[in-house]
This record gives sequence, C-alpha cells and structure tokens, in this order.
Amino acid sequence: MSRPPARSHGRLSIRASARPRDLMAETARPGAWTARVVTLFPEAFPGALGLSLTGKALAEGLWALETLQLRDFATGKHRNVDDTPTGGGAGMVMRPDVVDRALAAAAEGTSGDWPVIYLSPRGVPFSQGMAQRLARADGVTLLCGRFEGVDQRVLDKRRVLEVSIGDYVLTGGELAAQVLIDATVRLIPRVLGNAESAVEESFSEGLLEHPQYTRPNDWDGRQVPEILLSGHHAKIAEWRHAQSEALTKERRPDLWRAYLARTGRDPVEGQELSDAQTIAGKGEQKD
Ligand code: JCE
Repeated sequence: MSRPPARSHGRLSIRASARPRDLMAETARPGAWTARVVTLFPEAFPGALGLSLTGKALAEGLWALETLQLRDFATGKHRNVDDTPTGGGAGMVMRPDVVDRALAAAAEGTSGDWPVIYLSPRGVPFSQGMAQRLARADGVTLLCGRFEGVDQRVLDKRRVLEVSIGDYVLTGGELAAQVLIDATVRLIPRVLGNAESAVEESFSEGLLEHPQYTRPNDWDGRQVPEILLSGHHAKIAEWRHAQSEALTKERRPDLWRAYLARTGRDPVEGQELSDAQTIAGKGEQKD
C-alpha cells in the first residue's frame, strides 16, 4: 500500500507512522517466521512471548514479531475505529474501511504462504494441527478485535480465516493471538531444545500427558509412584501410557473416542459424567 505524504496539519490523512513495528528490530534474521499483529493495543506485545523459550528465540532472531497500530489507519479528527451495530444492539463494531487499510499495510512485504487470521469466538477451533501448519508458513497476520467484533464485509473481502482458541469470550483478540503465536513458535526448528521437543510427540498421539514427578521421592508424606524408581524403562513407558489413557478417558471423552476409533477399539456407551466433566460444566442446561 502506498502511503499519502505526511501533512503536519492534515486531519484526514493516515499517519505516516502506519507501518509494522518490529519488537526486536536489531536481531530479526531475514526470512525468519514472522507474526504480524494488527491491534489497538500494541503495548500488549510481546507480553508472555517475550519470556523464556519464545523470548530467547525472539531475541536470537529465530522468529520476528511486528505490530501495527490499528488507530494509525483511522481518519478524521477523532480517528474513530468503531461505529454502532447496523440493525441495532449493544456495543460497537470495528469499521471495515479502517480494518481494510490496516490489512493492506500488513500485506506489504509479505510473500509466499502467509495466512491472515482473525481471532474470534466464532472461528474454527485452533488446534495442534493448525499450529503445525502455521509453523511451516512464512508468517501469519493476526487481526485482534475489540468491542463486539469486526464488520463481516472486510473479513470476506480479504479472505480472513476466523480462528477460535476456545469456547469462552475474551475482551479482545490480543491474548488469543499470543496463545496462537506461542503454540506455533515452539514448533519452529531450533526454538525448543531437544528435551522439550520430545513432549510434542505425546500430544500428537492424541492423548493427554501422563503426570510428572520430581524429587524428593517422599514429599509431605506423599510418595512418587514406585514404578518410576524401578529403572525398568519399558515398564515405566507402559505405566505412563496407561496413565495417559486413563486421564484422557476421564477428562476428554472427545479425544478418547477419536483415539479408540484410530486404534480400532470400541467406544463404551452410556458413561456417567466424571467429576472433571461436571466441573467443566458438561451436562449443564444451555441457554
Ligand atoms: C473478541 C466479543 C464476540 C461479543 C474481539 C473475543 C476469541 N476464543 C476467543 N474467545 N474470545 C475471542 C475474542 C477475540 C476477538 C474479539 N471480542 C469480544 N466477541 C462477541 C464480544 C471482540
């Protein structure tokens, strides 16, 4: 997108500063996987992504993080980014013209495989599989909404993929974007050490992870499971797998059914709700 020249008194102009801001400019390697985030709250980034493994990898230039301030693409004295919902109702909706200019600016300098995603509770569910697919892309543009969401027409025009990180409503897309980026960045080669990368294999089997223990073997009168002290590596692996199956069956009947289908076993009918499912609100009346 070509920008109009900056005018010192131009109240209708787009700000000349409306460009991606690299949060680690001096270290980003050319061609590194890049997350470009369009948001009204760029100060929310890197947030948790600046810590630990993702933060180290960001500083090492193994991936790049850029933000675009959505308000920079608003025009007029008040630089409004939202307006009232057409047809009535509570709250405000993000304007299609402002979001369109921001997404045009975000598309500048991108090439190859670079999906554009809008985080929304109406989206297709985010998954480990989607994280793997995004990690193989050249980058991703993430649109973070606020208020009641974004005018549908700009999402249609720009073929934006709507993605949800879970069935709950957040105040805005920024935390959801950080979840998606975190899950993706840890799959980029060399971001995780070898010790951590093994953990990945377990989830891709479609089961929940087995419980973990560390020293001391007796803590507060509670013992570590004896099998883990036996030194029988095959027995330990067998025990952990059984734990994974039991946990998955108890907490995640959806994953359990899919696992049984994959491994050619029969699902069991008429199971009662477990404590975990009751706490999760399963079996509650929907309103
Ligand atoms: C968001 C809102 C729709 C009313 C922008 C919520 C994603 N998995 C997710 N949970 N919540 C979100 C999310 C992402 C972006 C926005 N809202 C709030 N959304 C209807 C209110 C606004």
